[in-house]
Amino acid sequence: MKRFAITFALLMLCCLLLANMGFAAEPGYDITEVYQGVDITIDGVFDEAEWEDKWIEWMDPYDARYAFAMDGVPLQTWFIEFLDTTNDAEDVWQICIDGDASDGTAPDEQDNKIEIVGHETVTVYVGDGQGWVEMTTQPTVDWMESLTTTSGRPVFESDHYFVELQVSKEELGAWGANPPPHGLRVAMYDASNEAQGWIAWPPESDPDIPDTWGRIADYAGSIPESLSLGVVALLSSVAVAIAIYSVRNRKKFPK
Ligand SMILES: [Ca+2]
Ligand SMILES: [Ca+2]
Ligand SMILES: [Ca+2]
Repeated sequence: MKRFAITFALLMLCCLLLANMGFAAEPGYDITEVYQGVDITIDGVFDEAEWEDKWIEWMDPYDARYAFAMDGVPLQTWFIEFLDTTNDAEDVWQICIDGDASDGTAPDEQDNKIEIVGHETVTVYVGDGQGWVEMTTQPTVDWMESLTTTSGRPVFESDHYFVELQVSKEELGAWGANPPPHGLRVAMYDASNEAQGWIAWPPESDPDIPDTWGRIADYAGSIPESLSLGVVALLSSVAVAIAIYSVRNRKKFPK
């Protein structure tokens, strides 16, 4: 009985941790693709309702964040925002996707990079096994950005750039017919702030090395509350407590 209790508790702990951590290219950087909820309007305006039930990720340690959702499958949709207020020709919004989650030290033909440069020019790249080349047929990227005050965005207290963009994953490549996992890197650069450099998720990721990116690990209709960090921590504590209790009281259990 005691062995069963201890084994069960430890097994439950391991399952919970594995379920929450996933198998990220860069450990600790997993998100969930949410495919239900309010439709997103690509207008460069943050609407609380449209992003309420989507995955929003803070880009620590920076005052920046991005969100990702699957809006009307197969439309991959993002917003990105950070404290850039200057319209520079070298400013960049950048999203890298490892479509087949194969990782690697260089982008392959199932990997894409979407870049908006200078608040004007959007280009989609595909990997060739060594680096990035422009896609021969450019997918349609629906995007809109704004540089406004904090209206509707209570998390920031000053003007800053905010962009919403959307692309059909089926136009990005053959991998688009498949659900997650996909590798993911989200990054931006403010050319007026060279000292700050690139802001990226994961923070130390390299756009040319998929091994360093995070992961769209799984998908769900809504944010999976059952796997939130708080719940996992609580259940893990219970599992550990059961194990400790079992060990301390082992003489009380019949063999
Ligand atoms: Ca919007
Ligand atoms: Ca700028
Ligand atoms: Ca790949």
